[in-house]
Amino acid sequence: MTFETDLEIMRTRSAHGDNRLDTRSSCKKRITVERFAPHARLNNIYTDEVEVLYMKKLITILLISTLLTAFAMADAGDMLPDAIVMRGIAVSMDLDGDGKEETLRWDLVDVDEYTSSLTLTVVDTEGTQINYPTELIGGQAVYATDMDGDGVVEILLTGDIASDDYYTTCLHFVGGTLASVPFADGNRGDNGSDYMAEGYGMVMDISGNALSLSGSQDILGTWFATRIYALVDGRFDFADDGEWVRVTDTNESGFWEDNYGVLTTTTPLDYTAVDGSAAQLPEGARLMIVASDKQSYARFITPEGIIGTLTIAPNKDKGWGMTVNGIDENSCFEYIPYAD
Ligand SMILES: [Ca+2]
Ligand SMILES: [Ca+2]
Repeated sequence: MTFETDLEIMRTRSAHGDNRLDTRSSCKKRITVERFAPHARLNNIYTDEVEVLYMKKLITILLISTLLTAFAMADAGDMLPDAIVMRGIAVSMDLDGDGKEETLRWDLVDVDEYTSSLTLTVVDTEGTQINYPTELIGGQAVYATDMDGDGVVEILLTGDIASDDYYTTCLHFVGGTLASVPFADGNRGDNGSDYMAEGYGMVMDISGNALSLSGSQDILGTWFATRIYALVDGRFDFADDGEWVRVTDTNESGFWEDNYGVLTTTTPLDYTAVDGSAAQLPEGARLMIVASDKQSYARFITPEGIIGTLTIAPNKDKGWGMTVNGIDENSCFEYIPYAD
């Protein structure tokens, strides 16, 4: 049963179509388990074989999981391995630039029977302990590095506060207290104009004073989209061209066969080709949205390698969702995978 539960988690993690895991092969494995299970009850010899099969598949999944983590680390940029702070291991570093080292550490603290959240602890040079509890209950990680080279360390706390609602807080240890650095509003929904106490999304990369965050966005379905921020004058502002970019690999094996995020057109759909010319997708075409500004366009790719741009707009009449070429999105596609 543990085996099936692991697969269920894999499938859930793929629910936003970010497709870091192959949902098709997960489905296959579940079906195999269900097919073999009745034999296991009938015959002990079968039971042994099935156990070996389970173990083999479990080991395969663990290997795949390890490889995915390794690839994620490799993709995460050169800064992350140096900047990462491991859970439960105290790190000595001069956080405020006064020449004396403080101690930094984070742990998971139980919120209730099922949940634990990230709490950061700093011990100053006098031995005073400062705790910073958070609501980050999943996918937690901490990074500490002086991104902008001003002598004050940026302490980044990242994780999920609910289900796929990732946030990143940046803290400075100054004057004996921990203060948060504001972020430009990159939240799900309308493009914000104000600053937030935390950045929207999980840390994907740290490079100099630039920080990439990826969080759920609702653009013809809910998917993980990345933006780049830069730390300038004590706050994080957008430092890219305004485009929300999907974290995905459309060349991955099995990508198009059973991907939650693939859209299928229910009507011929006008689009703009890469060369700027007008073109049309036929009814029944499959596509994946890969980038958007959330306001006026959504770029897509098809299994045939067609790249194009749809004209979209927030659906003001309905109050949520999008229009495509002025038409409600539900009239354009079979099923649009929005998350709650
Ligand atoms: Ca210090
Ligand atoms: Ca700094």
